[in-house]
Amino acid sequence: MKISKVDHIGIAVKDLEEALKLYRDILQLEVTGVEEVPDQKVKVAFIPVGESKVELLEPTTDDSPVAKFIAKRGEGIHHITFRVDNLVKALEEAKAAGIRLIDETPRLGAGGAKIAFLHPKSTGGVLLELCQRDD
Ligand code: CMX
Repeated sequence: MKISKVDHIGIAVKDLEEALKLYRDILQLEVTGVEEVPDQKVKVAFIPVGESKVELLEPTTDDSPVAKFIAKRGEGIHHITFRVDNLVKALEEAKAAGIRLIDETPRLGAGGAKIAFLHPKSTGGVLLELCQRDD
């Protein structure tokens, strides 16, 4: 597969507005978009930093994967996302290499990106996301 960059780092937070006091007000980073992603049961804020972004993730339901993560491990780094040029092909390659896929086919993520997650139990304990988008 062809990975071009770290697209973003996902950080699980209990309260987006509270977290923005650090990232927006103290670190003085620009927030380019806040949106709800119903498919993933999260509200997200994207914060560009150079070529990559930080994605703050607030759970919107008690059964959200991010709510479960915070309950078990507390707030903190939740996933790392690599940008790929061809997500369907990248998933085929990962599967062929024995990686456990959470998403067998691409789903719709924030900003209209095509996304898919790889299971942390087969990627050294780190939740990896692959994404394909045009910008
Ligand atoms: N990073 C590393 N390990 C993680 C993890 C994470 N983010 N989330 C869960 N795990 C680990 C747990 O600690 C647990 O390990 P142990 O068994 O050793 O304790 C194991 O994975 C199973 O975790 P669980 O709490 O029982 O949760 P589930 O199996 O129900 O779900 C996962 C785990 C990764 C399959 C699920 O969170 C998932 O499908 N994630 C992908 C989707 C997602 O996270 N969406 C939110 C972000 C969306 C966005 O960026 O827009």
